[in-house]
Amino acid sequence: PVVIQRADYRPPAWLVPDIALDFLLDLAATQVTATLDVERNAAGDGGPLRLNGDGLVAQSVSVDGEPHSAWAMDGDDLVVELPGDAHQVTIETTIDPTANTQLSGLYASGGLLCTQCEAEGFRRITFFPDRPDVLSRYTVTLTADKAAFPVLLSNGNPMDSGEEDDGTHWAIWHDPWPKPSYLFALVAGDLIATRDRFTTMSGRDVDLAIWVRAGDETRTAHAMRALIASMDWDEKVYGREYDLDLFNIVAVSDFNAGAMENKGLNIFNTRYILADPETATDADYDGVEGVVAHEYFHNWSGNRVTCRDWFQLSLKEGFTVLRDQQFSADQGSAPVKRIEDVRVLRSAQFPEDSGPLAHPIRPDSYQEISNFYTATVYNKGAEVIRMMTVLAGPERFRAGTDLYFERHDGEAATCEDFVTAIEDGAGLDLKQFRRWYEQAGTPQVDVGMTHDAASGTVTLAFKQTVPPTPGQPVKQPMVIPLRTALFDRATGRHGGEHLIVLADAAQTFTFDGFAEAPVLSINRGFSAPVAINAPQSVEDLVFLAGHDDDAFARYEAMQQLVVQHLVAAVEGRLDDASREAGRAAIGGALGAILADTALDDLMRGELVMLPGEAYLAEQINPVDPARVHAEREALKAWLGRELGDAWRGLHDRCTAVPYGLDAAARGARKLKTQALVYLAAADPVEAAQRAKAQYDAADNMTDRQGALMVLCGLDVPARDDALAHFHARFADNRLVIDKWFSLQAGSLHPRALDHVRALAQHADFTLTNPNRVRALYMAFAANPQAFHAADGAGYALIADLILALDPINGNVAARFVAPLGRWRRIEPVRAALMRAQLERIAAAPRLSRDVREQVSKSLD
Ligand code: HT7
Ligand code: ZN
Repeated sequence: PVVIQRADYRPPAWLVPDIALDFLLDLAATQVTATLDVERNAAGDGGPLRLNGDGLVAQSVSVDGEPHSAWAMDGDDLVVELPGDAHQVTIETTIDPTANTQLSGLYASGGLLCTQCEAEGFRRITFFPDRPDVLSRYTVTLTADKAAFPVLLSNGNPMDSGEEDDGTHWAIWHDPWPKPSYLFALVAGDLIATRDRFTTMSGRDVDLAIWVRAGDETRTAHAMRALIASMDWDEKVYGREYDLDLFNIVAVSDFNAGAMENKGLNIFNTRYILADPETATDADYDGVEGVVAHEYFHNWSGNRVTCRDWFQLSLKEGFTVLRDQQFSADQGSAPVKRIEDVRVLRSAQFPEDSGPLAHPIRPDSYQEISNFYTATVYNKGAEVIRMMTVLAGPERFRAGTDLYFERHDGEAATCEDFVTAIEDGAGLDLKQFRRWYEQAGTPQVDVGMTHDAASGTVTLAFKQTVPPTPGQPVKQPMVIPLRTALFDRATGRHGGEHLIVLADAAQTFTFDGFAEAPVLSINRGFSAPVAINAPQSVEDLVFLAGHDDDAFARYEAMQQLVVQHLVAAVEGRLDDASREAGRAAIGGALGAILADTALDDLMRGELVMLPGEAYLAEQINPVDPARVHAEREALKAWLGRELGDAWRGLHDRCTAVPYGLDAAARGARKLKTQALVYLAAADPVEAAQRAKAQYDAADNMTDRQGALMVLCGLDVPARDDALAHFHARFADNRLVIDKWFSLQAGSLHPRALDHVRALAQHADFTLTNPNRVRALYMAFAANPQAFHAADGAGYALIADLILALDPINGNVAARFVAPLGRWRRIEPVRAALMRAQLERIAAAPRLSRDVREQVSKSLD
């Protein structure tokens, strides 16, 4: 395989300051004429003009208006020999958007034409130096049949438009901001807009439009609110103003990812735009808000300052995830948002960091860049920059980002540029901190505490290790900022937080004034993305779960209490007495949380959540996933019985709260279904009645989906009735039917695997729509009981999917390899079955580069 190395970066030989693109749009045969003004790059190697292509045929090549023959194909690339330093190169190609099932480049989605160019889709449209360090001003002319494509959109500002006698019309768009090809976009189709307006901090009016299919316009209000709030927030918090007269968003049903930040023309998966109470859950509302903000924030962190090469992806993605997390925290409950973000990190990124696909946030090599849009680059990347905010404090961090934007505006920058700007602007020394960009793996921090009663001193002794990862057997110590508090056992209070910054493999820190050993609260707010092994007894954890004044630490204590108990149970280290004692401690802490009137329900909803099976499995190596599942379910059932009246009372109380988007109503909805979950584990018959009542009474999707989720896991007649009703009621809403697939694939039902097999044959299932594929198979792969079926049938099902999907959409197919790739950390019988499926995939005669890379790394 061809392996691209970060160290091999060379500046481009030619630059393209301006490009004119002419599209004669047609679903089956779109003609593209690209006219490139090219200039030799003084910093380049003096070589020929290399124009990347992917499956393209050049129908004509001309230079400075004359047919040109000094060009040759080098694989998929077109290489033009050019004398001198500046020319105009014109190339004609024809592409078939309908045949484009990969959804990269120009493709058709339900009669609509749209593009996805990141990372390397532009080369599927026309020949071009398709690399992010070639920035061009784009002028785009779109011509199409007016009846079929009444709306014609591209980046930037509309310049002119007109109609012809033959039923076609045309529009010219110009984007004054130089941009890399991955930010190019066009959309053509029958769409209608919801419009609004935003006045920027310098008083400029910006027209805002969200384009959707007719019928969906009633569900765009939340996205528009989120957009306006994002524009306002970025001005206030980062001093960033929007820079065009128009901001367009288009929602499409067929999309490989969540959304795309194309300059002035964001294209979204409908899933992250459309929301109303009847069809979208509270989590969906949050998803819309977060993704709208994320894409908007890219206008500065990604577009105005872009990436020099794809190894720098975390420069824009890590920073933009941090920005969207900060925004969402400011819109609602900051502690709850932090807990949610850490949960995502632990369930998605920690397993990636401990598996065969582990890579630093700035990778050193890749075969297919699409495989590096990962939780590591995005979420760990955000955590790394968040640590800079912890080290610098908000004001100094802002000085650092101001300097970064000022220094690199209009440039294609590197992660190193970002770190240097933060160093200079915030006045930090980040020399050793840079290891976070170089080393993969989740650092493990072991803490010991000694107390000297005579002197009243407490000593914390730290040891850090970074585990070996592929290609990185030996690691150096990291800079790890740990917000820490020491609680006095007598008063239940602490005397102020300390920021402990680890930098060595082993270090001690001493604190005075403790007559007795304090209770340790560490990594408060999850100030560093590490795993901590601290001396916290069950009593300490119960204390922190009930009293810590840092909301995250309180959640963490509750999680730790359960993790310690379940890991011991799975590893067979609990006798009957210790099992009872462990359960009693958890039950006591949970009961106190349910009774704590000072807590709001949104936070209570976090505190009562059991750690997920993926996170639990991370603590045990090798792990038997069936035992994790069984022990977690048994604890849930015990808690359901032990606190039965509290759960019933909670369900009744929350049921009485009317629908609203305020925090109290959202909290009530969250807890209502959690109460059902515990009751279902303890008393399925009673829970089924309550779930059915909740389903029947639901006036919103959060309650309806919650009730259906619980029913789906139970073997009761109400299950099938509710599923049938749900399908019939929402048959014409694709996003809701996705939920119908997911709920069944992710359910606790003992025959979930059979259900998935049957659902794959359902008339509504298709491999060509990524949302539908993910709805069924990602939910299944994340359902440990079904995926890890003892006979390996779950693994075979995912391997079958990968093989069937790969020729249609290799990018999406490759996403399903990771669940099989975790075989090394699974008990030997299942590990062999998983590996066998990876070998079966590897033996296929033709695989996409995407799947080939993930499978070969998973087998290594
Ligand atoms: N920057 C966008 C990345 C993206 C993408 C990557 C690979 C394949 C398809 C894709 N669609 C969008 C999304 C973002 O992070 O904002
Ligand atoms: Zn992004």
